[in-house]
Amino acid sequence: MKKMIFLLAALLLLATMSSCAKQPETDNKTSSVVVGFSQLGAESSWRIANTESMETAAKEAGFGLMMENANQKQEKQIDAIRSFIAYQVDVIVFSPIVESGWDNILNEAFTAGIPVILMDRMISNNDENLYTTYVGADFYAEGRRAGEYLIRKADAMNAELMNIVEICGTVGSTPMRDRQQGFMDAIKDDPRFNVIDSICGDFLRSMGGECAEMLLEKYGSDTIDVIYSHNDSMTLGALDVLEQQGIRPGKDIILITVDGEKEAVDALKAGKINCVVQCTPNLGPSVMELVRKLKAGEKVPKITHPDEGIFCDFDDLSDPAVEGF
Ligand code: GZL
Repeated sequence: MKKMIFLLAALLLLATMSSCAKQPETDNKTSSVVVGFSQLGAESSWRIANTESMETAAKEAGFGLMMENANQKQEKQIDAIRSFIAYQVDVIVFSPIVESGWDNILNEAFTAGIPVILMDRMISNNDENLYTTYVGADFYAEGRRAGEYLIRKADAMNAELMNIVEICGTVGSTPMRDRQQGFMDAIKDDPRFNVIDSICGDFLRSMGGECAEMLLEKYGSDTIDVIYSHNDSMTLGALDVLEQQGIRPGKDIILITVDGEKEAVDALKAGKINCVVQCTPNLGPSVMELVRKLKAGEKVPKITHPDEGIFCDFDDLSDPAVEGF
C-alpha cells in the first residue's frame, strides 16, 4: 500500500517536475515492477529511437516506466535519479550524458538498495558498487571498425596520403572517447593517414554543419580527404554543407559515420556516405530482461554488448539487410 501511495505521488510530482517528460502510458498502478528511467535527451534520431525502444519494451514486459528526459542536462538526470530513489522504484536505468559526476547520487541509490542499470553510456568511476550492470555498445570496437574501413578504402584507392578531420560527439561521453580512441588506434601505424583536426559537434545535426563550415573555411575542400564523424546526425549536417558548397560527399570527400539511422543508410546507397558503422538504439529488450532477472534474484553479467557491424560502399547495397533504423 505504501508503495502504491509513493508511486501515485511519484507520478503526480514527476508530471509537474518536468513538463517535457513524456509520462508513461504504462499503468504504473497495476504493474508489480516499476522502472525509473532517466534519458539524457533527444539530441539525435538514435536517442529518439532508443527512447521508443525502452517504452515499447517496458510495455511488452508489463513493467511500469517512469521516464524523465533531461534535455542534455546532467543536473536534471541527477534530480530524476534522486526522485526515483524517493519513490522507491524497483530498478533505476539511465544513460549518463558524461562519464563523471555520478558518485554521490549512485551512492544514494546503493544505500537505498536500488539496483542501477547503465544503458548506452558508462561512468568513469569503476567502483563496482555504483552500478549493477551495463548494457550498450562497445564504442572502442566501433571506432576500430571505422578505422579499418578507411585502411581498406585507402588500399582500394591506392592512396598515398589522406588528410582526416574528425567531428566528435559530446566531450566527456563514452561514445566520444572510445570512438575516437578506437579509430586512432586502428590507423596510427599507417603513414598514409594524417589527422589534421578534431572538433566537437555534440552529436547535433546543426553543430555537424557548423563544424563542416569551419573546417572547410580553415583548410579548404582540396586539403580534406576524409571526414570521420561520431554520429549520423552530425554527418548529415556536414553533408548538407558540402553539397551547398558544390562538394560531392562520398566522392570528393570520404564520409565515415556511426549509428546507422535510415537517412544515413539511404545516403550510403546514394553514394554520399562511404561507411556507416552500426550502433543499435534498440536496447530496450535487453534492459527489461536484465530488470526481470534482477527482480527474480538471478545473476546478471556486468557488461552486455549488442552485436554490431558496418555497412559500406564495398557491400552489395541492394541487399535488403542493408537498412537503417
Ligand atoms: C551511442 C549514443 C550516441 C549516438 C548519438 O550509443 O550514446 O548518442 O551515437 C547519440 O547519436 O546522440
